[in-house]
Amino acid sequence: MQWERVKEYTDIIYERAEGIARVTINRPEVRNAFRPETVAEMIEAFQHIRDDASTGVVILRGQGDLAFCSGGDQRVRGHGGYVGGDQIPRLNVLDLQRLIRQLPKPVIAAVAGYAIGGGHVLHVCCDLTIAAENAVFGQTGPKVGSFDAGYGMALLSRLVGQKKAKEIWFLCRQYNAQEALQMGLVNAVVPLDRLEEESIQWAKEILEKSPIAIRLLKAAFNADTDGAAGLQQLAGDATMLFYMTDEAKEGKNAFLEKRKPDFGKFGRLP
Ligand code: 2NE
Repeated sequence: MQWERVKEYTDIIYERAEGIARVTINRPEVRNAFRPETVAEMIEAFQHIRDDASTGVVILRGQGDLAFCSGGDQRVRGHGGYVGGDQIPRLNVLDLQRLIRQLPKPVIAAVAGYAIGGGHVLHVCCDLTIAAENAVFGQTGPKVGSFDAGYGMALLSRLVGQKKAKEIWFLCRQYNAQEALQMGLVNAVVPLDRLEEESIQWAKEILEKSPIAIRLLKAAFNADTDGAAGLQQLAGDATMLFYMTDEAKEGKNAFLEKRKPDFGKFGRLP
């Protein structure tokens, strides 16, 4: 793959090739922990990916083999949130989680090493997870005075069941890749040196499929868990498709031509 850098960032690397976008959290010195600036850059990259018609699938990963992401950078955790250069305490990773969920394209987490704390929640929010054999999963919140009771609780419960999700949160244990596979937390486990190849293979298989079918399936999976926000996303997709029909265009054209719309010519399917 010839990865093309889409834009230069400080804390992340955003590349694309052959319909795949690759976003890498690039702070290996802190096991790819995120600070507000890291998250802001990821939000910008994911917004670009959403609008980029040439991209159909995203791979999210961490730099190096030691960690996918170790969550919020505890060195900049302040009073009420994580504090960046602008001195405003933020939990902007929650915005990123929603963006990943709402992205009309699948996001694959490629996990080598630790996916811990808020980094674990990030992989949970991704549509699929491929784990390297050295991957380690877990939540640390109650150990470090934090928690994610949003997607970090709700999606995890959906994936592994309530008893297991409570164990993960209450005991803050770490789980290896095989344990994660057994509990339905990841889709596949591969040797570390095959992680990239396998993730790209999964992405390519998705790219062969109908983009709108994949988009609507993702929206439907979300609608099942995301309440009115999930319904809004699915309904938005229905509106997008409806706008493409002659029936919808008749409504718009009639308004612009100041005439009564003629919807009678459109059949009613069973
Ligand atoms: C990730 C883990 C298990 C790795 O352990 P190990 O032994 O492989 O590495 P080590 O030595 O702990 O870490 C290497 C360097 O990275 C820093 C460490 O402090 C260390 O720095 P130096 O001593 O070399 O200077 N580092 C690692 N994780 C960091 C972090 N999150 N923030 C800042 N520096 C970090 C082990 O390092 C670990 O357990 N890390 C902490 C995991 C954690 O508790 N994350 C925060 C959870 S809360 C959260 O993410 C959150 C939320 O709950 C709600 C909203 C938003 C965020």
